[in-house]
Amino acid sequence: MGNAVCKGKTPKLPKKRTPCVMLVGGSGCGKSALAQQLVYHEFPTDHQPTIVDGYEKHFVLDDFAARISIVDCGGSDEYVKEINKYVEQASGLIFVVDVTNPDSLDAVNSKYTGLLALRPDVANLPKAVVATKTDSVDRVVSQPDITALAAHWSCPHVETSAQSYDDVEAAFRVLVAKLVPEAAPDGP
Ligand SMILES: Nc1nc2c(ncn2[C@@H]2O[C@H](COP(=O)(O)OP(=O)(O)O)[C@@H](O)[C@H]2O)c(=O)[nH]1
Ligand SMILES: [Mg+2]
Repeated sequence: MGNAVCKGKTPKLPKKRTPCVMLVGGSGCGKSALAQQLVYHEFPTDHQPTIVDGYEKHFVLDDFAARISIVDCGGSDEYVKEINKYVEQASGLIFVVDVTNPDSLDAVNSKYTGLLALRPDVANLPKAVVATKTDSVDRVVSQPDITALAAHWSCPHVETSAQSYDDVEAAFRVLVAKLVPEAAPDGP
């Protein structure tokens, strides 16, 4: 058995000036693993279905430090009501694609359509596409497929593995860099 403990907390609605990054993607695509590696440097080997979990992470950029809240949304549609409460608070979106599962491309597309229906201005929020599980020999979603999706949404894409920790922080940094101007400085 692996580490099946869910490390996230039920998120408080973020304070107005704390930018909130929402992790969006199908069930099992690796959202919680990315959040847990980023914040705790722990990799969950088991899939514990998430409803909605909250994390906070302090980022230091070139000349700015900021605290960012991260909302990890369960991929299953049965939790959609719980998750929708947090959509209003999102300042940026990370779409997570599992490169071992071709359905995960459809999943992010349909989740985005759902978000747009709830809150049309999510179209204007900073976004990133994060391809994860790149350590796996079972990769079936190619890099050009991911690049095409990111080009469609005019946003950057990052290739990661939560398991090996490759570029996990970079996956968040590409988005945080765009959110920092609205962040309150995280000083004493
Ligand atoms: N090989 C590999 N497996 C991963 C990676 N990230 C997550 N997983 C596995 O994929 C399963 C689902 O991950 P999880 O983060 O719970 O998915 P979520 O439903 O999107 O939150 C778990 O068994 C993880 O161990 C990764 O980078 N590489
Ligand atoms: Mg999860």
